[in-house]
Amino acid sequence: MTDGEKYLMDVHGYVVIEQALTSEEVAAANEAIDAHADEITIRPNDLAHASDTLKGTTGRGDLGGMLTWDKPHCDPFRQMMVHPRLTPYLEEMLGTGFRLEGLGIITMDEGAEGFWFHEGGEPFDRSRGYLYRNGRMYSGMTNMAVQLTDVGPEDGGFACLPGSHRANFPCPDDIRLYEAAQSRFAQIPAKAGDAILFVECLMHGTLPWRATHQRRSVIMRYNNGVTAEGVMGTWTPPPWLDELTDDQRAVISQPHYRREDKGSDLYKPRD
Ligand SMILES: O=C(O)CCC(=O)C(=O)O
Repeated sequence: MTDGEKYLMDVHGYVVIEQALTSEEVAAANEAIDAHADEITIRPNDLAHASDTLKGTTGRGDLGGMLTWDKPHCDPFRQMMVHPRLTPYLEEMLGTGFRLEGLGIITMDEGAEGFWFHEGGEPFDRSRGYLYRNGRMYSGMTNMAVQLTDVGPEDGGFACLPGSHRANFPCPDDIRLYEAAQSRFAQIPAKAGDAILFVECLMHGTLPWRATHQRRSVIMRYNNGVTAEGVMGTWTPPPWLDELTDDQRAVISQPHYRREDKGSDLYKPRD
C-alpha cells in the first residue's frame, strides 16, 4: 500500500485498487457466473427502505456459494480470496492472519433499486471499528469489492459518504436515505478488474443501477484474525479444504490469536 493510498484510506475510509485482476481473471469469473446465472436470487425490493431517491423497478440480484462450485468455476473465487494484488492491502488494514468471513456476488440489472446507506463510525461497533494507533491503521470488518463489469459515473452502484468511518454524531435519517446532502456522497466509477477496499464502518450503500449492462460485483468480507462474526465458537472445516492452497486455507481458518507456525506466509510476522 503506497503512502498515497494509506492517506486516502485513512481520510476517506476507502481506496480504489485499479487493475487488481487481469482481464483473463475477470473473464474466468464472469464465465463461472454465467454458468450459475440461474441461481441468482432477485431480492423483493427490500433494500431502498422506501427512499424515493433509491427506489427501483426491480430488486438486486444475490449469488453465493462460489467456493463450493465445481471446478473450474470455483477457482476464480478461491484465487480471488487471497489474491497477490489484494493481500498486501488486507494485511495493512487487518494484520497478518486476517480471515475471510464471507463472500457473495451482487448483480444489478437496469432499474434495480439502491440500498439505503448503512453503517458509519457511530455508534462504535468493536467488530467493525476503525482506529489509527502505533503509526498504523487497525480495522474490524474490511471489504474488497471486485468489479467484474465496468461502472460509469452515471451508472449507480456502490457509493459511500467519504470520511463517515470517523463519524461521532449519529447520521440523520434523511442523509442515510439519500434524500439530503446527495452531493457529498461518492459514487465510485471503476473498470472491470478494479477493486474497492473499504472499511465496513464507512457509511455505504448503493445507488439505483442505470446502465443497460448488468452490474457484477464480488464482495469479500474479511476481519482480523481475532475477531469473528461468522462462527459461534465452533468451526467445521469444509469438505473441500484439502483442495486449497496453504494461503487459501489460512484465510478460511477459525479465529486465532497468532499462528506463525502455519505454513502460509500470511502468518509470518511483518517487518
Ligand atoms: O452495492 C454495493 O456494492 C454495496 C452493498 C452493501 O453495502 C452490502 O451488501 O452490504
